[in-house]
Amino acid sequence: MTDPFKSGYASIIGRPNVGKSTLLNRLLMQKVAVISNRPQTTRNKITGVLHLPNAQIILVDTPGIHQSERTLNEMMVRVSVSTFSDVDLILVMLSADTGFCDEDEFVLNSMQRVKTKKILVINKIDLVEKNGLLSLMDEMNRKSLFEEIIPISALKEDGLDSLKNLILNYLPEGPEYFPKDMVTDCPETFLFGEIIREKILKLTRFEVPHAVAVVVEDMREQDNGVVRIDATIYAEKASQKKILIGQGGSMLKSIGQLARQELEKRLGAKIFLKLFVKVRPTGETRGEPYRSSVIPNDSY
Ligand SMILES: Nc1nc2c(ncn2[C@@H]2O[C@H](COP(=O)(O)OP(=O)(O)OP(=O)(O)O)[C@@H](O)[C@H]2O)c(=O)[nH]1
Ligand SMILES: [Mg+2]
Repeated sequence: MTDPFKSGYASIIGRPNVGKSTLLNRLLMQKVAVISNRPQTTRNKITGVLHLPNAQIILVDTPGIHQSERTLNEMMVRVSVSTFSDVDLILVMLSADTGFCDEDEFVLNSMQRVKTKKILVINKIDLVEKNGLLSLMDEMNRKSLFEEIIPISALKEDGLDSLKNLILNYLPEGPEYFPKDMVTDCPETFLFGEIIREKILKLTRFEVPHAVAVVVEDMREQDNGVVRIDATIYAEKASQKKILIGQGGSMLKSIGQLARQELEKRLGAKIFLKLFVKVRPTGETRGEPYRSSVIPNDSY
């Protein structure tokens, strides 16, 4: 008799920058979430479907949980209702190189009353000595909050097969929720906007990266086979817009070049990427956001 088909949802949660999105991408062997070395890179829940011969693991990458100005209670309600309770398993992630810090404590506190089974994933073990790791595992074991504790390195793809098998142990028998060729439920335009945002995270500094949102407005194949993508980068302030454009358009040109290279690889087609920068209207300033000067982009 063959084993029954298993399927279910596993959320990846943890403070910013521990490597949640890296784990999602590496498990899927495809980039569906953008990565940066800055905290709070991920802003939306991102679903990825891992297709195995006899199972389907639906992974949900989440924005890093951080204290900000919200109270713990508000946070708990917001996060637990949306992510914790309707999944089969929660993967709580820590980063071995920082050990267990206050922000992790906040994450764990916010989960105390969540009944869903939890696996603790200790990431970035490539950065630490074995002894330190063992004492961290011991410390976490004493919290009696987790069914399992597993050390991995998402970046070096170390321990990922063991993690997959562990997850499978906690999934119920179930149907194939998603068709075999579906790796994410995010629309392509969202993903492309994220790739552009990732380049902004990489190239800009200070408050700019976090103030930015990217919207792909239009994407279509032209008669010459080139795919034209129009995207708008929204900043919060005119000063940020200035930085994003750079001297003589140089920053925007670099953002466009990096993004275009990655998008071309992904689509397997030549791309003409047209970027606009606008200041997002605030509650006080009504009216349409204004369109900036069209940026001199590299084009074909
Ligand atoms: N050395 C090492 N670095 C890692 C590992 N996993 C992730 N990183 C790095 O950690 C940084 C943060 O990774 P992300 O995957 O964006 O982290 P995240 O938890 O999704 O962050 P937020 O979306 O901000 O919550 C990036 O620079 C990654 O390259 C790992 O196993 N080892
Ligand atoms: Mg992330």
